[in-house]
Amino acid sequence: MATSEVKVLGSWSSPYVIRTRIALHIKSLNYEFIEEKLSEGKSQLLLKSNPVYKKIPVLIHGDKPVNESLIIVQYIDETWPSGPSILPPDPPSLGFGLHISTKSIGMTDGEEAKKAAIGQLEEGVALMEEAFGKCSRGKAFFGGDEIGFLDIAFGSCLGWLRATEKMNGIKVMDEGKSPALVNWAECFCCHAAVKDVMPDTDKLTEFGKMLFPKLRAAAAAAKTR
Ligand SMILES: N[C@@H](CCC(=O)N[C@@H](CS)C(=O)NCC(=O)O)C(=O)O
Repeated sequence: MATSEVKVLGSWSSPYVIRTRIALHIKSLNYEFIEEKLSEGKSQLLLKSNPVYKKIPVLIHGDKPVNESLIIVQYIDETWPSGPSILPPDPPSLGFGLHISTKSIGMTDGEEAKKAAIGQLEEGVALMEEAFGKCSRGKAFFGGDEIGFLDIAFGSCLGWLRATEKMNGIKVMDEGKSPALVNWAECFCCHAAVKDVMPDTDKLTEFGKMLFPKLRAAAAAAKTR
């Protein structure tokens, strides 16, 4: 397949984009990665490919754009069935909640609100620890011996989870409370399909320190409009 047949519009820091890239790597597909600099405005290609939501990631397969990260993962799995299979028969959706929680920590300003957001994240991690025991049945991943849909959905958030811990001086995923997840996270981040796309925690932390004040200011300005 020619490289240009598959393109990904994305950014290095987006967990949703990371999902797309991991799925492509699992299937050993070549693709062109087009970095969108969202802070500088959206490209014509993005506006054309995702005209309703105007969000990344977009997978462009030939002329066909596909939006929404988990739908993209499903599309990749179905379109290239010969590689390792990603989707279980009934995909669960636990990854969403965790990502929302890490973002809400960055978006809150006051001490109390931040504490509540951190509490929600801790609850999410505890649920994931429990879910991991049930899904993995003693294997390395939620999907068993290999990375599956839930590993991708949840694992794509690990960079932001670690950066959130660092930015706030907290530890929500630790050996004491979530030993299985700590081990899983290590296996996941070292996996060949993941290691090149999982952002460096320090780089992401610096990026977050610059990004969240801007996002908070934009949200506050939108409220007064
Ligand atoms: N539900 C979407 C969320 C995608 C998303 O929120 N992408 C962000 C980057 S992390 C984005 O494009 N933001 C630009 C905007 O909202 O205008 C998915 O899973 O693909």
